[in-house]
Amino acid sequence: MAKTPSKLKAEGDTARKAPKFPPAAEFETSFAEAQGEGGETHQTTEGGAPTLTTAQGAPVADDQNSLKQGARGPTLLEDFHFREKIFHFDHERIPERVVHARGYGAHGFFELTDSLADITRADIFQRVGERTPAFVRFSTVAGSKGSADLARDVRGFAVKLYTQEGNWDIVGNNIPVFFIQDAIKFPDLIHAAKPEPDRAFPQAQTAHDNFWDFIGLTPESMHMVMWIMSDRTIPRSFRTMEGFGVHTFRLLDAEGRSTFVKFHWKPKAGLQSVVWNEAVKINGADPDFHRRDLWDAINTGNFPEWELGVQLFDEEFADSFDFDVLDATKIIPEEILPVRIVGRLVLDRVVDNFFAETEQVAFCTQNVPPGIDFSNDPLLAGRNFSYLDTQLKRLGSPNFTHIPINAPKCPVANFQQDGHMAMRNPVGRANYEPNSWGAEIGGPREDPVRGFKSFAAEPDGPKLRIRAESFADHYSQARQFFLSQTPIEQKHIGDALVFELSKVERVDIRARMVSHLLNIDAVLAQTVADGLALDLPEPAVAARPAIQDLPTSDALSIVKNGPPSLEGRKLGILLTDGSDAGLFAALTAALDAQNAVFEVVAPKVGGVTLSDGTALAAKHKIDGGPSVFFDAVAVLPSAEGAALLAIDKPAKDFVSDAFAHCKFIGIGAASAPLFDKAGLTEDLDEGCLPLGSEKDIDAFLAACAQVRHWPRELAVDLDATPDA
Ligand code: HDE
Repeated sequence: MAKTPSKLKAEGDTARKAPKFPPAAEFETSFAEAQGEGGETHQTTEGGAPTLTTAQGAPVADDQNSLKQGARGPTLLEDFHFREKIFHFDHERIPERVVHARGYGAHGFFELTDSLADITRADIFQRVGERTPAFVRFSTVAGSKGSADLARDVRGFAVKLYTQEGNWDIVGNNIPVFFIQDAIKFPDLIHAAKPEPDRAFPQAQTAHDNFWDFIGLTPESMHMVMWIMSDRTIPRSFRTMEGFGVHTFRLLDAEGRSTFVKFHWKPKAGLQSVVWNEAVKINGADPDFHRRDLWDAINTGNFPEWELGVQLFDEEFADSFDFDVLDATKIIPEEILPVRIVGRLVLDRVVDNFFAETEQVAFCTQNVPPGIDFSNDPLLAGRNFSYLDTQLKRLGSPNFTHIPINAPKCPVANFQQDGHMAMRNPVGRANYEPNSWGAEIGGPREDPVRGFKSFAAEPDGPKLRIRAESFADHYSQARQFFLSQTPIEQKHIGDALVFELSKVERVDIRARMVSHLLNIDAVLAQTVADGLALDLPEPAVAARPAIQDLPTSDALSIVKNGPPSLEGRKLGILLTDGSDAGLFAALTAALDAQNAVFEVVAPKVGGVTLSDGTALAAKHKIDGGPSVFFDAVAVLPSAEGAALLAIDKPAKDFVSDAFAHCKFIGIGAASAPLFDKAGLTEDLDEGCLPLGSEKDIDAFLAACAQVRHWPRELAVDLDATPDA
């Protein structure tokens, strides 16, 4: 019996990766119709694999050699299979996104847990328990498609919800504010952030003159600067990031009444980031760290999950709030306006094909179903033009909505037709309306009741190129953000600023940034000036002086919102031949019980023979599995193994990096020589716990649940400020 593509699919993961012919169903029908039963002889080879064909469907006899006149050539132009193959290859790339080029996507669903039916007519918010298919793409902003995952950068958090009344795209970021207030500055911002145009470097980094020059001349970016210099821009995983819609949107009920709304995605796994030195090393050891993490998590059933939260408010609140709700450089602190949880987003399926889905997915901020509407945020207005325009450039046709990943999963009916690659065209005679062809063949008609209606906003004032006075405060929330951080997080902000500005060649650009910091926090400004060996400049002239005493907000700290448990987090276990089999079994059982993950690192990837003679395969050879891959490590060699590791540089790096990155370390009974040779013995602290026998496991895992042992960094880091 021939194997059709769908049968291949049914055979599990290996088969899933076999070539498919999407859309499979259409292929099967048309093939079966065209070929009947006899088609099988063409469809499969003797070995049962599908027959290789040209794009026109002609079976190919030889895919190894081009057609030649004689064994030694010349090659003949007549070889249509060869020409078609090369022609297609030449056109494999589509333009990468101008921003957010590097990204990774997955499928899942949104489930409503709390109805918003009294506030919005949006279909997705009506019925508790109902699931809406979703596709999410995470990304970095500045780097090109092949750049490393742990660049210090904002992360895109774009969600496509295939609702029953049309696709709704919440094209957000992992930071709730933005650099600029008006979309007209976006090309300048991005030009400044990208590699400098003459030299084409640095790649995926803001640590260069052009970026900080533009930022220093753009005071409205100061709140965002605090966020990007915090550890928010080096997340541990996509799973441990928040997402934000950023702008104020509107929810509309059936009568057209409006409620303002801000959207939040809150990760079930809690917030977690890495440290900068770790990020740098991860980029070398595994540039795909974030995508691999998402792929592995989903494929092992550890489905990433976020809650959808909304901040709802009316005109009265907007008028009374300290800042303009249309200004995308401002947040509304959760302590002032609580986030109401209304649903959950679960990612439970990886893509079948990266290009077809993740690369071709086309998010548009303008994609909103009835019941959701825009505010007058001038950044949002610019985006509503940009995204549609960008899709035409990237995907090459207005028919990009016909591509499966972009196609709505609800009925689509209109008179749009033709164009490049049209897959769906009106049938019959009527391709216009109004028409006289009647309900049956006359085609779709508008629906004044169900159809999308905009909020009937009143225009406000004369036509001007102007920035509202209410957008003029650039420092207050920057200060509030900084003061809401724990000391270690404040220290990281200072370190990041010193690092970035140290890569800036022009001293005046460095000094200008410090002049802004003086309007945010005097200690931060002094720390950064000291770090740059710079005399303190005059404070920048502020359009509005910073409000000094805005209440701090715990919601702004990563450390205060860390993981609730060990679930989904990863322990690296360093083993050698002769490692204690009982201890390993008990430790891994305890990890399993907490839904934590572990990977074995050993001198050779073939693995080790444990003390009871069991052969255990390793996930990583030691220099391919550095400790930066893990949330915490357990070092459990045998005595002979420890003596060998003690003379191995990667093994010493494994423990000294884990120590430097403030990780919890479980120390096996025989591992002393390794710590000794790594120069750590005298420094070992409460974050380094004995793991000599099974009775130590509970205490070790309880410590690991605290994420990092931060006091260690303050103690050993040369940059640490004396009073931090
Ligand atoms: Fe984007 N942005 N953006 N952006 N953005 C794009 O659209 C743009 C902004 C965001 O995974 C582009 O399809 C303008 C804010 C994400 O495919 C482009 C402005 C926020 C993604 C574009 C902004 C974002 C993009 C490039 C200033 C957070 C990736 C490729 C007004 C709320 C989506 C594309 C994906 C991508 C324009 C500002 C998020 C060029 C003009 C603010 C997550 O159209």
